[in-house]
Amino acid sequence: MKKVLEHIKIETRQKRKLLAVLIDPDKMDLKLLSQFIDKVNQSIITHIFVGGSTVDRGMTQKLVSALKPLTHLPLVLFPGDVSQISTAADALLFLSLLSGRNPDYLIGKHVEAASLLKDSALEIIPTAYILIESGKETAVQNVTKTQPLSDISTIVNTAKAGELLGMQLIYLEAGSGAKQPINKKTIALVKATVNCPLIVGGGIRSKDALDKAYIAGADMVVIGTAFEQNKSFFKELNK
Ligand code: 1GP
Repeated sequence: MKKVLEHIKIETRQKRKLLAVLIDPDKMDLKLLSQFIDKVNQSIITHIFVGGSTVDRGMTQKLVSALKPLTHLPLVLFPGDVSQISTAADALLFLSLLSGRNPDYLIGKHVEAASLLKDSALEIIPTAYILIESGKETAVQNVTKTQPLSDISTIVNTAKAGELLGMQLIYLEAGSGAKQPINKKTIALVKATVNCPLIVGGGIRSKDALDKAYIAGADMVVIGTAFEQNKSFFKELNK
């Protein structure tokens, strides 16, 4: 497999849109995993993200080991905490929560994880993680004790700063289960100002909302809740 980041960059340059399913280790019943991944493998999904704001210890590692033999798609950790690292995954989004001012999520957790990550074969992808106001308090906000951004110029400047700090991906997050996905204007303005691939997630529940995010400028979209709650979402996607 090509390196995960390199592949994302190539697809972005070619304007081929990417879609990640987000699997929360606490919510996925391992008995149903193989059936679920069969559907993933037959869909337009290009990446499997694993993570959650709070996950019971050991569950991420269990899930990644179970996923490994079931798919050739890249397994990417999207960790809410240091305990959510599995060295069996392909890559890890090394998230810095740039929208907030909590030092733990800007550098503290990174220091805690550094030795384990350096000694592993995981591909580490520095990612600017930017939480955007979406109408209700989200798990990210609650766990990290930070506020989401709503002012458009602050959002754009935060993305620019992330790029200048050397981050390789910009991730605009509305929060899992957000009432509203990130609006078109925000996606378009950020896309127009940064060169890194742009990931958008949170509150996207329909094919229509997915297409809107792509048209606005998202290079990759991440969806979790719709796959958990809507049994016919795979069918809708493949239309
Ligand atoms: C990934 O948090 C999102 O960025 C997932 O959000 O669960 O609302 O799809 P949903």
